[in-house]
Amino acid sequence: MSETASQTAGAAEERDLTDGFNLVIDALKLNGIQTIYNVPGIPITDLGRMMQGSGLRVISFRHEQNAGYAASIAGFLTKKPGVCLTVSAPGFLNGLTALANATTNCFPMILISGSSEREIVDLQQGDYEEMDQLAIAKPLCKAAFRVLHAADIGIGVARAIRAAVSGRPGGVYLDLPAKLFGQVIDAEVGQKSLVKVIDPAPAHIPAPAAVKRALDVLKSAKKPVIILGKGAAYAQADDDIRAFVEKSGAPFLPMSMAKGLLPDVHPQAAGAARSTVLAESDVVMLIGARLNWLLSHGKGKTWGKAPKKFIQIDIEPKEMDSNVEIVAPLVGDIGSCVSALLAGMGSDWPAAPADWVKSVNTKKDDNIAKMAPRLMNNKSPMDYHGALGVLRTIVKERPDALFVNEGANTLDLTRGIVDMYKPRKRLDVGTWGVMGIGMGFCIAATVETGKPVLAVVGDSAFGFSGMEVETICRYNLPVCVVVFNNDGIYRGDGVNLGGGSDPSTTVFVKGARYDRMMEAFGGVGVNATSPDELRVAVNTAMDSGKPTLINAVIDPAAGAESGRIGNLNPQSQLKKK
Ligand code: ADP
Ligand code: TPW
Ligand code: MG
Repeated sequence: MSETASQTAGAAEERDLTDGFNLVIDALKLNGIQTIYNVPGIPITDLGRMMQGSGLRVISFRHEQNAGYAASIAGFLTKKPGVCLTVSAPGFLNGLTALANATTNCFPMILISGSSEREIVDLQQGDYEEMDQLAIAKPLCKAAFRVLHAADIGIGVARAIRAAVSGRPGGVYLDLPAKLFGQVIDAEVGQKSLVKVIDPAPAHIPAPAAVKRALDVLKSAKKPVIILGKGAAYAQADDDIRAFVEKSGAPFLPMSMAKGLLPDVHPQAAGAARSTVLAESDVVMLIGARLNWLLSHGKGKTWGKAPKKFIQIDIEPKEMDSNVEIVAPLVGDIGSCVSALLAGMGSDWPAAPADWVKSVNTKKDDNIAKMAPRLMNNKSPMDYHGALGVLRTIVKERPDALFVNEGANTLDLTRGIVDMYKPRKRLDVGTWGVMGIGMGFCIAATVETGKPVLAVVGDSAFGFSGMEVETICRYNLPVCVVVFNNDGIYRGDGVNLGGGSDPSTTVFVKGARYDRMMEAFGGVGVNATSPDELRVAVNTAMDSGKPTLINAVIDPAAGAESGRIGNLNPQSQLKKK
């Protein structure tokens, strides 16, 4: 055979065969997956390379937990599962925290991990990175699958996608043993084995009787309030939700990641009168928000003495009555539920009771006026209010930027002070209050939306994912990270109770310069010691789009223990010696 002839024969052979690597890629692409968040290594190094070669965008991280958080928030932003790819045992475990967090937060995500040889793992014979990953993942996610045969890859990927996004979204684990990737099968058989998932998150239409019941309760209210949760933000039914809230005339409270679904400056926004509204309301309508600890379980002091009636919209039937009686459960997807409610309201829906609306507005205006002078102080070192006064204006001027927030005081005060103007812009620590989402969220936020990102993170919070500033520089992402540096966790002035020379358990190196971490990788670092310096630095960063880290020097004594949730801290009742 001539050289040309043998090349042609080789190519023909290649055309006829495919393998596990290619089938995984084809299955993901067929289902519209475009981005993979990964950390390479055995047995998925080549998979990552080949994914990139095939046109998928592959973002390689420094630690799987951050890649996992990135994938999970990609899922929240896009309603498609975010995909994280890791190596076996330790890489898998690093990704697992993010998978569990995604499930807790109802974010659709798929963790794909390579795994070692089943025969050796199951006999516990000590394989390279031996671990029964499927068994470990199961209790921590919505569904877990393993694929052993190349011909089953299409089904495995399809099941993972559907499980992640249908019903209540969540995390799915997909176990791909090393041997699978090299399995060769006939290309045509392989192509036919792929499954394009039709209607992965089917609409759940609410029952007409349930819609009527909900509207009857809402109509009976003298003091209604609507609570919007991140499920409502996720649903991407923004116009209908806004129309419904406006037609109801009720004050609304956004949960943290629902801020901006309607602008925080909307006339019905009642965030600044939150305690009054929760305590005094008589009918509470929850839209994609659970009555968990973040809402004091729907009972106790926060909710006041007046009897309450709860209406709840959720796609998960089991959520109803989880903490208190729900008098009007509305089970369905938020888009379908809200449009059914709007239709049922007709054209003569009564305005919300004027005395209630007025009393909420008076309280709100009082609280906003009280806060205003604190936000204008120009102290150096800064306190939280001085720094946040500046950032609040910047976010107002740049409403399209994504906003990432984590920390304790840095979280609670920022959430209260920085208004959001558009849906799904605010991304934060979510249901668990987990530290470490910061840089992963920043990276996915810009990768998925093409928009710039502003992050406000505590110095402790930042430390959990800080190494990913290298990733931000490597991919040259328009991310501006503001580290609120108060020398520690909650405060920087803790003392060693034993009197020894070790620092207190809650403090860090004094005067640390986090800005230099960004400089180490070619990004821009700025040390800002006053609100004026902070304003200039953030605006410069947002204008330039260059990776920037601003070390914002905050008074070590400005914070409170655990931010706003110090009450959850158990304390020794024994007399101090
Ligand atoms: P928050 O922390 O903002 O209060 P939660 O995470 O507690 O919000 O609640 C979100 C709720 O939204 C979950 O109970 C989830 O089942 C629900 N949910 C998510 N997506 C949808 C959707 N498309 N339609 C209806 N409910 C949804
Ligand atoms: C994964 C516990 C809650 S808040 C916080 C920790 C360690 C850091 C607070 O300090 P920071 O903010 O970020 O400097 P500030 O402004 O108050 O000083 N591990 C995980 N998650 C949580 N929630 C913790 C520990 C915690
Ligand atoms: Mg701190």
